[in-house]
Amino acid sequence: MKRLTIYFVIISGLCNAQVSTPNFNYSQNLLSNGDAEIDALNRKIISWNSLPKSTSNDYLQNSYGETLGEWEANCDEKCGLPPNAGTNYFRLPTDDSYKNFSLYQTVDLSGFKDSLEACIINFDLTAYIAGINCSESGCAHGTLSVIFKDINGKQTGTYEMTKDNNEFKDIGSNYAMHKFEGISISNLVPEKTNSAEIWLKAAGGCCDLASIFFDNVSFVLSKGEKRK
Ligand SMILES: [Ca+2]
Repeated sequence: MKRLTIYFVIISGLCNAQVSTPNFNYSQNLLSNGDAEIDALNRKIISWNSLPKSTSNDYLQNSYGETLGEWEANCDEKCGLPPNAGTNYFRLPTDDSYKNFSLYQTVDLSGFKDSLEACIINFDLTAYIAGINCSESGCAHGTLSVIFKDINGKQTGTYEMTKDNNEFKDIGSNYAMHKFEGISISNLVPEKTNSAEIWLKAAGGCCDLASIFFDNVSFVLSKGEKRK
């Protein structure tokens, strides 16, 4: 009975304003190809842009086990892979050629403009990230971020989380590779927001092994309280 009461309170507190939100879904991943599974063989990085612009030979989207020293094929979390890793992952090179390298994707949020005016909207940006444990300066670190923008392209808010070199974990003596770890950012979507840019960033680049890896990137919105 107690659980039912709490449930009722939560439901009744949500914003139920009548708003027009065509083609807009709450509680679903709004990113396309967040799991790196689309068309990895052709290395087109579907739905993601790179900065700087990459060539098709950069192996930005790679299959587990394909590159020597980067996990094993047909493995799972005991080899350091994220849960439900699928076949492929994102691979951001930071080396002598690239001191900074990013993949980014824009999510059009104009469809929930009326909702955002009426209600508080929460976001959850999550990803799995891996890199090489390194205590030297210049080793690569990774950042997950979101930049919200209004209809004129002006920033309405930015949130990010960085994983430093020395925070990455090795799997253990039986495996040479690193362990994917989940990271997440949760907060409120700023008012006047019209779009969101999701960025996967790598920075550093002391050597050829200084790559940053991502998989299972997700950006989900949920409706909160009615604005006062
Ligand atoms: Ca995947």
